[in-house]
Amino acid sequence: MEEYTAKDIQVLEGLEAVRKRPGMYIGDTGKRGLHHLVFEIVDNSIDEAIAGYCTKIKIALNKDGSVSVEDNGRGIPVDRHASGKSALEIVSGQLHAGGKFSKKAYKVSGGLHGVGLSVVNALSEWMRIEVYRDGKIYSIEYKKGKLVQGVKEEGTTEKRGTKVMFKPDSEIFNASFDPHYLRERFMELAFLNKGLEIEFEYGDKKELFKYEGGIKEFVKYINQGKEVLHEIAYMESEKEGVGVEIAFQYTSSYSTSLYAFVNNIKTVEGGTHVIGFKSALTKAINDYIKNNKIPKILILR
Ligand code: 28F
Repeated sequence: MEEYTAKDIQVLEGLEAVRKRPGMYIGDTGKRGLHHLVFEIVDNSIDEAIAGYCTKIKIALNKDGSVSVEDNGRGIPVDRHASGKSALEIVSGQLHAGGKFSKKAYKVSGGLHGVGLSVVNALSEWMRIEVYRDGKIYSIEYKKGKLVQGVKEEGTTEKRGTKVMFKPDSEIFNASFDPHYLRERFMELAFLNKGLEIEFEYGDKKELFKYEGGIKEFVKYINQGKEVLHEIAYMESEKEGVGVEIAFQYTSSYSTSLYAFVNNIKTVEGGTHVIGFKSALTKAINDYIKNNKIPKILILR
């Protein structure tokens, strides 16, 4: 008899469930939920970048209210699975919760890779996905989460990657895109993933975010216009498979701006990572004072 353990659990459901209760999957159907759709798709590209295969992500807000997101990663696999369906069809057309698709392929990620795609599909008037892989172009199309065109080969290309185009369903969302809100997050993602190129096109604007210095440039951006007291301190390390990156710089300001992230997600309530940093910094400064015979209290001017 075959062993069946928790690791095999995989909930596959049709996408009707998502359309019935969107809030359960994206939180709400207002402004936040609408923008969440874009972030879900971009997250998949980010995962592909973290895996080391994608260097560029292009996002466009189109005139018809649709969104395009394209990356130059490996492209979602299109070969047929034992079930007769391709990974592309499964990842875009079925709801996943845990199991096979969730964690294996990716080290670090904000969301679960590919999981968001089907949710966005379900909540879109239409979705079209193009995959550029092995010199070929493949596509698949949906309307309100229903398949209207299965995986189809559409010619050749030099490109490699995945392009997802979708139009949020106006029957579900009562908000419209705010480019500035999207822009902020794309800029943040570019700071957090050094070297990654994020292009954002909206209206007649095209912006490019790419920071070779990563969070060091984030600190520079945050402190612009302030009186800085020293060069930006930057350090990076890894222990037991967990990477850490820190950048900081004192200014003459009385207030502290502290931003902490875990796997690209802002941790607004702090956490052990923030506490650990603060105590280590305090200890380092106290040790320095002690070792250099500097009085603990300095009265300046
Ligand atoms: C515009 C949005 O969604 N990019 C993505 C990949 C690449 C792979 C992948 C995605 C593997 C097993 C599911 C390719 N080759 N951009 C994107 N790029 N998903 S999504 O794999 C999906 C999983 O089934 C990929 C080898 N491994 C992974």
